[in-house]
Amino acid sequence: MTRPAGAALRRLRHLFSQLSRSAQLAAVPRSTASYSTAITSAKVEVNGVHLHYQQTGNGNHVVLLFPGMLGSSQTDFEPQLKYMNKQIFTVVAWDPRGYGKSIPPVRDFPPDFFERDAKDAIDLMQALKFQKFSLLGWSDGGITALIAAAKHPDLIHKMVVWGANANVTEEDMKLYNAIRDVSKWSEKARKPMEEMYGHEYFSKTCSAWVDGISQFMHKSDGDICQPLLPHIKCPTLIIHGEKDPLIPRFHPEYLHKHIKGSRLHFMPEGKHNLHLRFAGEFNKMVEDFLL
Ligand code: TYC
Repeated sequence: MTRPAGAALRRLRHLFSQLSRSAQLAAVPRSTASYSTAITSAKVEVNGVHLHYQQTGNGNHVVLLFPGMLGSSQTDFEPQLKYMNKQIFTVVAWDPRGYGKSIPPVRDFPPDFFERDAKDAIDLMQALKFQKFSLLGWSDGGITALIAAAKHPDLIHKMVVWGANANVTEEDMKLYNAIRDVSKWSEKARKPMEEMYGHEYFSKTCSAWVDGISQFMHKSDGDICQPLLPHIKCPTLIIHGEKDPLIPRFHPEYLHKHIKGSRLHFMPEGKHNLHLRFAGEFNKMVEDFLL
């Protein structure tokens, strides 16, 4: 059945607006603390590349934030870096290789790109001399966090993932292909990406990402990291926005079923970028879970 053109267009616009990284910071209470709230930015050499990260806070509980596809610490985590409790947490947000300010190298998508990111993330934390830490992963960053936690259970304290999926289905493939052409993205979603990357790098990398994620369709059950889930040992919170048009509900339900002892929390009004749109509520829920 073909949809009427107007409805299809509206649906596409709705999808693209989900990739918007703009946060509504006014809704988040400001900290009145007297300790340092500075956010520092640095690069460190890990596995032959110079990985960029931002860091803030003086707390004993170290948290690593993983951005989504084409994402970075700057585009994806402003309200977390600004407003998570800096006395309790030390927050590190990293740019995976080829994303954000971790360029060069140019981003590529070999079949093991999630594993490569997971190894880079763990090795970055070792380079920064953090012994044990928690993970917060959004979307593709959630997949990377799941893999890192499964492969290094001894290093990970707790984990929160949202907008993540452990496999790729036909339904997902349709959604991926719909976002390939960045000229069709909404202005709001496209702007921070074009500012970060310039039009050409952004459009090429988005198309390369769609090819990269499509590789999993050739694997049995579209597997990305399904067999690894039982190896996750840390307390895990899975958050799902009930209005997320990019991630069908069966994905968080699958994660919940296969990660032992995990908790699944639904945000009724949440869409894909729920940590930006509802930053205050998100930060509080995550902090309560991590404590
Ligand atoms: N995984 C993507 C991210 O990291 C988001 C996304 C999900 C894009 C599903 C398209 O069909 C899609 N932000």
